Amino acid sequence: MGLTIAQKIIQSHILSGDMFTPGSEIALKIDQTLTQDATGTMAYLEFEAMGIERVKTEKSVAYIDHNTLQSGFENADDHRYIQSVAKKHGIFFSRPGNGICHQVHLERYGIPGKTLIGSDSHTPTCGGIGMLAMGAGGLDVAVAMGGGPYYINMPKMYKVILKGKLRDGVAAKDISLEILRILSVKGGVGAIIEWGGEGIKTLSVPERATITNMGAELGATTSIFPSDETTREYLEAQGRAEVFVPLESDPDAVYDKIVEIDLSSLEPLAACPHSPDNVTEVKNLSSIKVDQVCIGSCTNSSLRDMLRVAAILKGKTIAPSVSLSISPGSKQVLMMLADCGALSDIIASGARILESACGPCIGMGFSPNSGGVSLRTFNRNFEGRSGTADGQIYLVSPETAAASALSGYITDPRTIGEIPPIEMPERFRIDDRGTLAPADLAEAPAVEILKGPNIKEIPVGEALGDTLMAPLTLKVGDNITTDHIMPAGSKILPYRSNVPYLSQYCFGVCDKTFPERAKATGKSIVVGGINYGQGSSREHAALVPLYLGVKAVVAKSFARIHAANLINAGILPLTFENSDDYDRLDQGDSLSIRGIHAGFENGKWILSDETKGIEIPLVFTFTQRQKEILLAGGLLNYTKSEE
Ligand code: MIC
Ligand code: SF4
Repeated sequence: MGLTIAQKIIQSHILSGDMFTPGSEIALKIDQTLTQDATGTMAYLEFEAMGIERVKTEKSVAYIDHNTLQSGFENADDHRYIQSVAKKHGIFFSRPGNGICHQVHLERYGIPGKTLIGSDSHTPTCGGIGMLAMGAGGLDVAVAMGGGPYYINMPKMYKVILKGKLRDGVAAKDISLEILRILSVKGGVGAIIEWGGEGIKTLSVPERATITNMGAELGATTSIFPSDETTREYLEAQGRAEVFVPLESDPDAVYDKIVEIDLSSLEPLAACPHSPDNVTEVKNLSSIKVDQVCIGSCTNSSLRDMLRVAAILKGKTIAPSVSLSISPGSKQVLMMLADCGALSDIIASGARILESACGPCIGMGFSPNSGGVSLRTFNRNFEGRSGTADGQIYLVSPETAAASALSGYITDPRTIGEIPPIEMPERFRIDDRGTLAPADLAEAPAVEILKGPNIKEIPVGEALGDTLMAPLTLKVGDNITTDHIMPAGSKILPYRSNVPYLSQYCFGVCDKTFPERAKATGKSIVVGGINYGQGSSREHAALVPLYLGVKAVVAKSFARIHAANLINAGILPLTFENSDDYDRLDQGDSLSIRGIHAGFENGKWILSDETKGIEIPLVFTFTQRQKEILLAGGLLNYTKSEE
């Protein structure tokens, strides 16, 4: 039987497990890691707790791109901490201003055929050059930096076959939105999505990276393109031709699902509030007035995207009602825009230039006006994520965003006339001074770790008892995101290394009274619906509930990274055997689960609702390793006990 691209990379990196049994646990050797600053402080505190002197990966990079607003000492302190840890332990440090982790990693460090995990859910961006790149919790990244394997359940293989060619005004972002419309935000769970077909030849690397980036919104383990002539040309233009290797699937590779998209029939699309899969044609939205437009984020901030935007804005002025922000994805993109004059065209149109960082995408400034309509080229439009609780966020392509900024209404870019052609350079401007190399082995011991007062202890779980009795302190619905569980934004993000402070905001989007209630009861069980924990990889969505005494989460189903984070934190994730039983439970019920240890034998438990006198069967398939982690009270305890 032939192999898919992902199976080939897995085959060359598998350390244990059976890659031909989807769903079973496999261990992978990890070649590269990345962290960003919002998850990085925690990941490096965990790395330090493991007591390893030097990273064992081929390349590990610590990026500063999320918490770049410094309205107090907190973020600056955390950055200094990450810089010092990186220097001491053999990690490259990408300074603030150097760019968004995924954009910079694609440009400068990603390698086809290698494995990468990152403490950020959009790590699959590097799948655009044929890398097996996955988002993970900070603790999993810390373990990988220490040379340990990364465990996943062997994914199913899906293939999307592209035919034809995009028409002018239709963009890679529209392909991402189309596949979200077809598969939904849970359609990729448990799968790796390979992109192929004749149509991919028409897509450049940055366009491919837009698509692999937004595979995160499908819940997919990762997404991947072949490494072909287009990849080689891109790497050569980045001065990295030597890392190119060709990679494609075998003609007789077998897929669990195949989807076909005809590029030539695609239209500009938009994801409407408040979910990336709430997709419709842009032309259906033309009566909606726009207050704000934000162009950038790891999805759409490449030089190509920015040049397209500059070409649309050139010589024109944005509508008086619109506030337009532009965040070029990296120092390289920003410098090249400046060099060719496109930056002037953008500024002249009335746009506000933000630094090369995540910015508005994570609510770091640029929150829309109350009830405001904001068009964003980003990847997530979850409720409240923009920082304005009633903001109406639409996700669109850079072309749609720029056209709408000019007209003041949601505008199909094909209606504003032909977009002037752009010219991509043969060689990118290469200047790696934004990344600092770590100290060498001789210097490293003398490097001092700098910790500010914002850095508090990491909560550590306790060994799992055999009986759990706790009230149901919170019942939530389907598709709860980690942004619901642990919101971000400029007011809260500076406290990512301060779990006690963060805990006041836990589940704030769903129920502001939860933290107090959970603290008062000491122990609690949370109940959720389908795809619980989708979205961001932030392990804070497990660590903060742990701090507040959450012992178990019972849901209809879980998103991959969040389930792993719960287990790593020592919180028991269990699913309903019959989804309808969800309706029988109410907030405030007294619950108990007995015989937890014996339940691990057959993967079955009984949840007793003492208030109602009913019994509900629960199930979950834990691997031997996951059982041991839970029994030890989380991955940190487990790793220590292994030493
Ligand atoms: C996001 O897009 O939600 C983030 C912020 O990049 C997160 C990571 C985090 O919460 O720090 C992600 O995607 O994993
Ligand atoms: Fe940053 Fe937004 Fe990308 Fe997350 S999705 S890494 S916040 S740009």
